Amino acid sequence: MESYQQDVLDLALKSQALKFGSFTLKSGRQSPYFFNLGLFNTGELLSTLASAYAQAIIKSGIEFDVIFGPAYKGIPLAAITAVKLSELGGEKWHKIEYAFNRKEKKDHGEGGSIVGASMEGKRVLIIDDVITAGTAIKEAFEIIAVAKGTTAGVIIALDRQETTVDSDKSAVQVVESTFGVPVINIVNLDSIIAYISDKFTIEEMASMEAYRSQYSPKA
Ligand code: OMP
Repeated sequence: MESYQQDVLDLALKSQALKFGSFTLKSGRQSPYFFNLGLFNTGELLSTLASAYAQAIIKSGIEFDVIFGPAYKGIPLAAITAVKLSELGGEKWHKIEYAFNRKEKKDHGEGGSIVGASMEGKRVLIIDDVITAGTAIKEAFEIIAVAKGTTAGVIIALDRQETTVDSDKSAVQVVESTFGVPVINIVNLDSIIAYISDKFTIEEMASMEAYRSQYSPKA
């Protein structure tokens, strides 16, 4: 495991962004854990998170011009990661642009629903928090297509390694094959379990394993 992955997991536990218990997910699934990236809510936590996103992006080799954060949670992620790419990366990262969408379309002032860089004719990297069943992320592809950009890939903090709601394939696999782009992450469920298994109680470990076997891809 890379040190940036360990840093994020350590701080996720410390800030309680990563919690164990019983949580109802967007997909309706009942999960024994939840990762709330909104709890990375201090400058220090955001700086570590941004470094991890930036290092995972640089390591991936994905080529892109604009980093796009879908509203609302993606907005600060796009901004902090653009800053960190410029600080940590070499010269080619200095001019990476960033953009986000408004949820409400504005009909006065500069108008439009995209704020920041234009995505027209550019390669775009989507940045988001978590993929579970892969429903939320699809909207970002549509926004980029409407803005006449080309999606080059997706980076998320956590891949929960679960199936979509209507297949036995993983959500990440389905997004990759549907849109023909790579989906990369800082951490996934396997790395969470491997890194912190010694901190789980026997009951917690059993419910993590039961959940994993229920929703992990069969294909
Ligand atoms: P899917 O649309 O099922 O992929 O769910 C992804 C979204 O669920 C994320 O963008 C989050 O808003 C939310 N989520 C988390 O933030 N953390 C989790 O651990 C699980 C979920 C979730 O509801 O599945």
